[in-house]
Amino acid sequence: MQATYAAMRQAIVDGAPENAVDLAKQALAEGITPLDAIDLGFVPGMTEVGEQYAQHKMFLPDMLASAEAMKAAMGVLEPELKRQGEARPSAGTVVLGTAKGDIHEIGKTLVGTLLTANGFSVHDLGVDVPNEQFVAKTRELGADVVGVSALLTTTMRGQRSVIETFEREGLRSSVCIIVGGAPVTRQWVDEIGADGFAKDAVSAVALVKNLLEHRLVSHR
Ligand code: B1M
Repeated sequence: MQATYAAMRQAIVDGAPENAVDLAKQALAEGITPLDAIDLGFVPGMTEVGEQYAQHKMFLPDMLASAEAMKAAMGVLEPELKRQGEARPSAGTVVLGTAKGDIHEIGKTLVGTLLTANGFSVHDLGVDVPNEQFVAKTRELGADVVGVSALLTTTMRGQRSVIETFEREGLRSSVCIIVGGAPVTRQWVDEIGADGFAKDAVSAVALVKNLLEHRLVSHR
């Protein structure tokens, strides 16, 4: 199993989508759960790519190739994850997207997949999402939670501005707004007045469950 994880990590570092797909299929056949394949196999590859990029040992095209390999692997693993949530009644509606100016999508998509797998109806607006689109979709669906992802220290500011837009539109009190992404800290969450943040996709599910449970209790 360790050898499979090591090969997965290397497929991402090499930016090898076909290899990544084969390894994802092999993992499922070996009985590795999709979440373990992601967390213990493929994500460590992305972490290494980020480190090598920061040290100028890898460059933008390499990072892009690695992202393609990661997306190819997710194409095999995500349907498996989502299947778990399909039969359940909706546990709540979540509108999700990456902040304006930011095109990082892998982590945000994984958060959406795990929420879906846990019975939430997720509407993923994609990347580089204008504030107004978060508001419009929330209104249209009567969403319970809005999730704003940001991977860049510059686009993190967009999370604050999404909250400000909801305030201006008079919608802030009717929805929980959560934020996440590698640079996001507890201090930032407190500073911008978000309802919570999660370091990874598994804790994002726990956070959303917790927020909605508390909201139900306080509305009883
Ligand atoms: Co970019 N990039 N990138 N990049 N990239 C980072 C983020 C960086 C840390 C790399 C580095 O320097 N070490 C750095 C940011 C530095 C900073 O601001 N502090 C960086 C940079 C600089 C850039 C560019 C500016 C480079 C350039 O053009 N010169 C550029 C910006 C483009 C833009 O957005 N406008 C850029 C571009 C790209 C690619 C397009 C090549 C590609 C993205 C492709 C894609 O998504 N389709 C890319 C990639 C792949 C990365 C790294 C290597 C990997 C990101 C990733 O997918 N991780 C990244 C380095 C790193 O993070 N180690 C890097 C795997 C993913 C599963 O984890 O996204 O962290 P993550 O998501 C996690 C958690 O954060 C959390 O849960 C997820 C799952 O566990 N989470 C949430 C995420 N969103 C959440 C939302 C929630 C809750 C939890 O609630 C709403």
